[in-house]
Amino acid sequence: MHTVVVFPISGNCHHLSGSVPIMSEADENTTVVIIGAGVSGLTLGNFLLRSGIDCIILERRDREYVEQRQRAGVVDSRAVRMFRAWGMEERVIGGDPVAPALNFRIDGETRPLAFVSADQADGRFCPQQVLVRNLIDVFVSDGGDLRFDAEVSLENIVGDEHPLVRYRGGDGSIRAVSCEFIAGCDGDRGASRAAIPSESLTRYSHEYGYAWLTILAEVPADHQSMMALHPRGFAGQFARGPHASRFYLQCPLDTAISEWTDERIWAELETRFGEPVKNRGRIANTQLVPLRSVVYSPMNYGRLYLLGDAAHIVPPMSAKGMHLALHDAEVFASAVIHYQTNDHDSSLLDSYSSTCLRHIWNYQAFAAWWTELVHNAGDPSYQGEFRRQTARADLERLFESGAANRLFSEFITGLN
Ligand code: RFL
Repeated sequence: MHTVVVFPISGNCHHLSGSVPIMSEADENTTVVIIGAGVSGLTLGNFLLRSGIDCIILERRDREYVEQRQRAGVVDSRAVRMFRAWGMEERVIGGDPVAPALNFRIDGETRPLAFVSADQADGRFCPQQVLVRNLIDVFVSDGGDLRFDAEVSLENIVGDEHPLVRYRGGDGSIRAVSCEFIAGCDGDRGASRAAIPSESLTRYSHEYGYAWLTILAEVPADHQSMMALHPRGFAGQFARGPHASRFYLQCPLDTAISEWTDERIWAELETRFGEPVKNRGRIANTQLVPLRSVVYSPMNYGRLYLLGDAAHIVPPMSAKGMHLALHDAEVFASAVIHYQTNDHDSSLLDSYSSTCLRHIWNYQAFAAWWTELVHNAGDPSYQGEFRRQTARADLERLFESGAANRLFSEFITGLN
């Protein structure tokens, strides 16, 4: 016997208490349809599967594409602890422990910034594509239902019927899956957030006024990690396994990617690092990423819940985008499990958005501060020489003050 509750169509709150929507026509039913097989969708899928809760993951791209998409390089302490708590650490996180320090090139000098809380840090070198590959392997081998090449559309997100996700599969067939909840884990440009009426969502954003040219090179990095603060702009290099490195060059928003020849990229990196780049090799990919911070609030609409990049973007300087996505996945998984195992008590689903947003704003504050500090401390062209000097003073405090260093290192390593 189903109770029918009509949800309000507009407004920011769609409480679920006491409600179970009626079934609609569908080819199949599940508890949660997860849109997107990135880090948030796959983590959520695995947590639900381990808890005996039905779910189907629908991914737009093919498996090979998803498993090769290179982004983050490190899994932080918070995420390692999370996978450990869910009994998945051994199976999804390989890699060596991360040395908890950052290395800078400032005025031609190399300066390591050691972290005072290093002894408690537990991060691992585990490139995002390795984490994704492992999460897929575990999900599929444990019997999870993951469908690639799926083009989705979302229906009945609010109202008295079960949400319905229609999708066109790789073979052209169209199927409809009825569910209790939809998890929108499909990134910034996915279908989930686009299905929410704009008046039901507030977008908060900050544009930093510059971009990163991100470069993926098929060479081992000269340094495990190094960041250069230079009047021409920030530069970074980070190892991505034994055969690949990521480089970043701060550049104006209107730079044309076509102007960045391989030769120019290597020369600019050498200028900003103030030393030769010894390992040069094929540049496999360049991308222009405008630095911005974005938060959408609330992170749910009716029975659709947004996770990860679908709900928020942090500038890559903070290295926290993937970690916020993982945190959302854990909060949402716990809320669904609580609902299913406690007689449809929706209290954790009702507080999903506010729980995540508290965490997200905390990290947005850190990411904005750190991004501006590092860029201003080198380049006076955005906010002037006065700001450059105060950013340098901020940075020196991290080298000299235990208290400042502790707070910073707890954020960067994910200890807080
Ligand atoms: P993902 O990982 O992008 O996964 C979204 C998935 O949804 C699929 N999709 C759809 N599926 C079905 N239907 C649709 N209509 C769909 N539309 C899209 C996509 O194909 C994809 O498989 O999102 P998620 O799970 O929210 O995870 C977010 C993180 O991936 C992201 O925040 C990080 O990669 C950000 N990020 C970094 N984060 C860190 O924590 N540390 C880092 O060092 C770090 N480095 C980076 C980064 C992001 C970068 N880019 C993208 C600018 C470096 C770079 C270059």
